[in-house]
Amino acid sequence: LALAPVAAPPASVDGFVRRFLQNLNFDQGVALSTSDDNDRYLALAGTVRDYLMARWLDDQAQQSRQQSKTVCYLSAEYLLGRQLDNNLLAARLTEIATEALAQCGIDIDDLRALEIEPGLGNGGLGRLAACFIDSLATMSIPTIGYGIRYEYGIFRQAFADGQQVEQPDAWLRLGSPWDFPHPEAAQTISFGGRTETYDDDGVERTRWVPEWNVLAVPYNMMVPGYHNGRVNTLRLWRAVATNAFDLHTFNSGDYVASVRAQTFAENISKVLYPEDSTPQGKELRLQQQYFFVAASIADFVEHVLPDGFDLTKLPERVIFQLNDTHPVIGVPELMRVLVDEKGMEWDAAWAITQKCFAYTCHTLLPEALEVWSVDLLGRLLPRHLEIIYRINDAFLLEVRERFGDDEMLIRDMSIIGEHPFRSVRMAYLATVAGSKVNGVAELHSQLLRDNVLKDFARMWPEKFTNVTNGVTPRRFLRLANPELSTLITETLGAGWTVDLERLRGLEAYADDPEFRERFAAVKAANKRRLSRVLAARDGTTIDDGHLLDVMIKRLHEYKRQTLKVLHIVSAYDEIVSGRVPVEKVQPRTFLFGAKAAPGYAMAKHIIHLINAVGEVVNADPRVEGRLKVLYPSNYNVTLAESIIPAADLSEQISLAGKEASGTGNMKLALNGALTIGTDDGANVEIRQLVGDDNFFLFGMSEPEVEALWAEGYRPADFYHEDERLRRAIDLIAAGAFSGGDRSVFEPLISNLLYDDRFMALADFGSYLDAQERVDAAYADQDAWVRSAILNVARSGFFSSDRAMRDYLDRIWHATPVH
Ligand code: 26M
Repeated sequence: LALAPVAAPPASVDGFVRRFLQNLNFDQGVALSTSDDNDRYLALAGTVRDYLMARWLDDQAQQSRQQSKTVCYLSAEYLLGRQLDNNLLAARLTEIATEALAQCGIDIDDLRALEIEPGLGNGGLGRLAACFIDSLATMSIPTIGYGIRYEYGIFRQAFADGQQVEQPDAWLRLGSPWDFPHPEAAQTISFGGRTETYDDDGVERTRWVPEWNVLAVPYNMMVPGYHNGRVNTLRLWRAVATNAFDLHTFNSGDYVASVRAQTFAENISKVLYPEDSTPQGKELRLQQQYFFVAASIADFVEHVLPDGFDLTKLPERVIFQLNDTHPVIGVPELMRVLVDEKGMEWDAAWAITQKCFAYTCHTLLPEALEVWSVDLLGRLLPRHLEIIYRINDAFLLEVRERFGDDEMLIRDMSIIGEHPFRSVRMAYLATVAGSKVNGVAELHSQLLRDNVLKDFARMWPEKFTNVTNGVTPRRFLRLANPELSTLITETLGAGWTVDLERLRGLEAYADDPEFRERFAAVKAANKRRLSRVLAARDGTTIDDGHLLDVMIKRLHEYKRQTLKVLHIVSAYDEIVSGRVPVEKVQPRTFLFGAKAAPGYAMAKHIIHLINAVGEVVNADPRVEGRLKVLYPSNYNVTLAESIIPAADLSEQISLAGKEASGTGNMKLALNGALTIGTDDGANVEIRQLVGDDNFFLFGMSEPEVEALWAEGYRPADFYHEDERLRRAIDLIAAGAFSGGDRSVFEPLISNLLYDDRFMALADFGSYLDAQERVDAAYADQDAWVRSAILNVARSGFFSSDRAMRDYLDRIWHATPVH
């Protein structure tokens, strides 16, 4: 009986109703008549989960029979977004569920709105991981996403007097129907202590004698492929205290204190760090990293591989993809497992390890490159530090063999840095250990080879490759933009959802008046839909006829939200100073969405400024409502799904050479927004694909940025030379947006005038010129809509399915299991 195949509930309205009621009665413990919306939501989610579960169990069984290579994606973040709609869509249950609930007298939309999205990531990097696991499931690639089940995800952002305040994201509060714990598969993860050598039958070996440990309990989430019946696994680890912990370390007879001390271990998975650059070197963060990576490697070796597996064949069965440096401690961990625990020779273990890892870099900012002080790492993970030293010794020998005794070069390339303190350079460790190193857009990968990792690229040119990022068309087109999806399907057939290059077929319709009209109608409907969403949240609206100009991304100086604000202030100034008659102004709504890291003071000043400018501009009758600034708080995946389909203009205005790729740029182009952007990250590739006529390029190129730095950049020169810029800055400085108080934005203004690391002032003139081209272009609606259609038609390349094919061909060499 135990071996009987599991059967999913029948995929019919009746079957769904039965299962739903069963869940409501027996899992939630309520009758339909007395249930509230949250009971109903949980029962609905549980029902969808039941359908997926049968397939998931099947796939698990099949995968272990086939013994094929598995992609283990190691990521400290997964920014998943809501699950319900995505899972209904993937399992072809949307209509069945809608009808089934209607039969129970329930409007499914009321329940949709209740889902709290799992915000287990900061931004681009975490969302990328979520797109990748969606594509891998859709492509039937055996994959396990490994990560952390943070109890609190990215904070909820609120505004108080225009300033950001952070609130905890208790996303598990009302129950978590999408994941389920597997306590029987828990791993014990150790920390601290010391190492010792011992005699093993005449061979001297080293072992780690840790001081404390914690239990890692896996929670599985199902990752359904789109319409292919496949369900992959996202395995997120939660930290739970072990008994050994309180007995071993805290057994001083104080029972209550020892129980209380358990919460110390459970802190490890308590909260997502909200910084997405300039890592702080906090011990808890290193604990998180080691915790999830050690648990994942042990899980793969003990539970995914068959008993008695010959570990010399490990590279045939797994590739551990390192999503940035956060999981790089996995490199010495695998070495420790192979050498200390499995008794393998160092060289053999190293050869295996090098084949099992590959590293994706997501940044170019030097301050974002992660380092860990030797002091801290040695205290928390003494054996790993020894292993890192030994890896480095062997590596530096190789450098000497290759390039001679160039001590400068040795110092520059060493995995151990000496200044300002002794530290482990995680990006270097990843580069030395990985079979491949990739950047996330062509320009970024080139800059990695030329600058950040140039010595390594000289040593191992074949190690370096590019995989331009991508986004999942299921969530960001099919689900987020149902009306455009319907139009596309009616025009081209349904295959585009899994073969996005088919959107090319729309080029033929760019000049078709009827198609244009329908396309424009979809955009207008999406704007009205967004307007309703905003009205319900904040009481704000988007007026008909307005160009919707959106900048949605984390708040960062390099992304240059300030440049956007200077444009708004300048446009406002032109009206109120009477230089431009208000009736000549193209009506525009500027929409921002952005969270700032809580400790990032300048980013918080910028948030305050955006809100302050919005308050003045929106209330000034002289503007006659033609300029409007909206800044809904708590931008997240759910809100993105409403904004992106409505956008006309996509702001991608980072300083050239600073944005590794960007992925919002892709989502917006795919939904028919035109980009105003610099030659940075994936913008370069978007422009190449959509064509110069359908993209508003401005600003310095990366080599021009370098040249201006080299000659000595003085932002104040630009201030003095450009009247529009001077007027905009003076207006802010004079207190026009702070009730006359000049001190409020003083730090921001002096930063711009005397530092301006990201050269906003240097690009201002060019940016304003480009914005004038935008206004002119928008005035010709026919031509604009044509460009928007061409943006959609030519964005197929940016599917994460394509990105996965590139990873598979260039790095992973894994194949589908059907
Ligand atoms: C590091 C240490 C401690 C705490 C947090 C971190 C950390 C977390 C997230 C550091 C960086 C993090 O994310 C960086 C990120 O999101 N990078 C973006 O990655 C996208 C996907 O490749 C790119 O499109 C963006 O250009 C890049 O900025």
